[in-house]
Amino acid sequence: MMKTNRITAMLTGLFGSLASLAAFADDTKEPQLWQLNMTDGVTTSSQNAYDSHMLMFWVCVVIGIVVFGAMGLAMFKFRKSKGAVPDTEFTHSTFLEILWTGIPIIILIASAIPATAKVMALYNDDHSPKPFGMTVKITGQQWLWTYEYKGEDLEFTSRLDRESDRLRQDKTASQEAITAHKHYLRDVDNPLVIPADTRIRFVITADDVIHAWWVPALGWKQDAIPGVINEAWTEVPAAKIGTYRGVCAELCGKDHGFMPIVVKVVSKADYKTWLAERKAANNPAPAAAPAAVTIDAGDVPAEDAAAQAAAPAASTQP
Ligand SMILES: [Cu+2]
Repeated sequence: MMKTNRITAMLTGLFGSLASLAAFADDTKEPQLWQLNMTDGVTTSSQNAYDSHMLMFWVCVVIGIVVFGAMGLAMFKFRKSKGAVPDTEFTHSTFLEILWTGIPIIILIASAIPATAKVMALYNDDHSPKPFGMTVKITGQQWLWTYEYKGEDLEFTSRLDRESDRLRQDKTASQEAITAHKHYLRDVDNPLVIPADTRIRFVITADDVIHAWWVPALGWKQDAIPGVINEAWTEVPAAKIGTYRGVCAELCGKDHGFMPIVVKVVSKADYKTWLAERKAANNPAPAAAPAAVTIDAGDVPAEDAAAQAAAPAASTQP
C-alpha cells in the first residue's frame, strides 16, 4: 500500500512538472530549469545547427553504448573470480589495430557529409537572391544596445529593465521577490521589434569595447567591434512569432552580465502599426506653434524682460 502511494506521488510529481513546462509554452524558446539540450531555434540557420548537433549526438550515443558496453561485458564476463587468466603473452593484434583506426576514420568521413551539406545550406541561405526587407543597425555600448532602423528615422536604446536593475542592486531583495520578477535580468525596456517573414539585415558595431549580439533562437552570434561593421541576417517565419531573448556574449566590462537582448517577432501588419506608433512617440508632432515671444516692455516686469533678453536663443528651435 505504502509503495502504491509513493508511485502515485511520483507520477503526480512527474505530470505536475510536465504541466508546468507546458505553462511556459507562451514563452517560446525560453530556456527551462534543468534544460540540457540546445534550442532548435526559430530560423533555418538555427534549425540546421540543431539538426547537425542532434545527428552527432545520436552517433555519440551509439559509440558510447558500444564502447562502454564492450568494456562492461569484458569486465563482467572475464573477471578473476570466474577464473579468467590474463594473457601475458599478448603484445598486439594487427587486425584490431586496423579495426580501431579504420572505424573512427569511417565515422569521421561519414559525419562530415551531412555536416558539409548543412554548411552549404547555410552558405546558400546567406547568398539567397531574396532581397532584404529592412536593415537594422545594432550598436553595443557599455552596457546597452542601440537599434537604428535604417531609412525609418527611428533609433532607440534598449537596456536592462528598471525592475531587474533595482533588484540586482538591492542587497535586501529576497529570493521570492527575484523569482516573482518573471524575466529577472532577461528583460529590457525597449525590445527590438521585427516583422516575421521578412529577410532582415543587421549591421553590427560597437561604440566602446567589443560586445557580441547573441539571440540563440536566431541561430547565430555576431561580434560588435568598434570601428568594424559586421553583418548578419535573419528571417523568422510567421509560424514562429514570439519573443526571443539573448545576451551580450563578449566580456565587455563590469556590467557585461546586465545587457540582455529581447527580440519581439510580430506579424507584418503588427510591425507596421508598432513602427508608426513608435515613430510618433519618438517625434511628437509639434504642438500648435508657440506664439512668438514678444517682449513688450510695457507688461513684463523689468527684471524678467532683462532675463529673457539675456537668455540664449533656446526658444528659437523649430
Ligand atoms: Cu558585453
